[in-house]
Amino acid sequence: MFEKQHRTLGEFIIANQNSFQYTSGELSRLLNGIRLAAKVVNHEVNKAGLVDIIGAAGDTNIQGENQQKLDVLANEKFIQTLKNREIVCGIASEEEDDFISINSFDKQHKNKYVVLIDPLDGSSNIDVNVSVGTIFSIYRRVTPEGTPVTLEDFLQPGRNQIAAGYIIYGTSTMLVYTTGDGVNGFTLNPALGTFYLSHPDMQFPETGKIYSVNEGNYIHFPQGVKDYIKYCQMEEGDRPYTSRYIGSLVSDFHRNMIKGGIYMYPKSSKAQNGKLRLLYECNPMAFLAEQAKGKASDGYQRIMDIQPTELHERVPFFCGSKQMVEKAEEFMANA
Ligand code: P6P
Repeated sequence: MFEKQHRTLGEFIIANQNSFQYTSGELSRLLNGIRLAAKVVNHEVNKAGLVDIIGAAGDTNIQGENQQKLDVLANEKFIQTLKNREIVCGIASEEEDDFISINSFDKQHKNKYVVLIDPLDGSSNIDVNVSVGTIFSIYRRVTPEGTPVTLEDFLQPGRNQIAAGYIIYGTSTMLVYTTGDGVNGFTLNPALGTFYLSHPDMQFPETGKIYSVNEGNYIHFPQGVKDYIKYCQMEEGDRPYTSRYIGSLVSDFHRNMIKGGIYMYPKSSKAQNGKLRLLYECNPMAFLAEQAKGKASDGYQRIMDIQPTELHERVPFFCGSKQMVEKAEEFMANA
């Protein structure tokens, strides 16, 4: 147990690359690239209060959201790191209007992977010192090697993901990821700049007592969601549940995966498809949830079966302990 607890991320990637069905050497280099970018962004996030990078960058992203300077920095760092690794043929970022075709080094477009990132999710929390996160998702390209990537390479259903994960910049910085063989969490030792395996084989408890939703939108929710929230609040059996909502998907997801719980971002009369982005937030978190024996749906269908139609499309999101998601789906179906 001692050896397993102190295995570094690099050692873990090497030890497990044979279990990976694709060209694991390239995936290892890709994950190492993400690890490097995570350390750089972590360094900036941790000193955000000291350096003039908290204020809004002044621009707005395609979502119409104010881009915080740290958003812009994180976006640039991940894109630059991935480009330099010569493994990726394309990148799509929640902060970029369109995808980026990488052929600066890969002149023959031989690289096999596309990466989709939300470089700093929950960034509105930065200036109030609340945890934020990076979310990433990796697919093999589907268009022929030797040609530039196309939109089709990015509009793949989530079930095609070959790896996904997040970095949570919290009380400690953790990298949590899956390559389809379970979920493992690594904690950064800032003194050494090394991630160590601290949470092997992470799994959602079958059920839980925490529900995470922005109840300020209650009156705008569909009736089924209102009914489920009232169910969570009733004095009956193991309820009332506890309401915990950080406003940072990665933080709420991470806590729920450890303690048990459900995270919901439903559609509402204000947002017909909810707020979360299918490609950059829902698919990677759904892959992690299912690999951790949890569940992720839009209230009706499996998130990872949804066929995307555009880069920045939004979907309603229900994710966490299997029994809690299924109970919420039951209320949605019966409303
Ligand atoms: P609201 C952050 O912007 C985010 O995408 C998620 O990380 C978070 O859970 C949600 O939006 C918060 O949205 O509308 O409740 O403030």
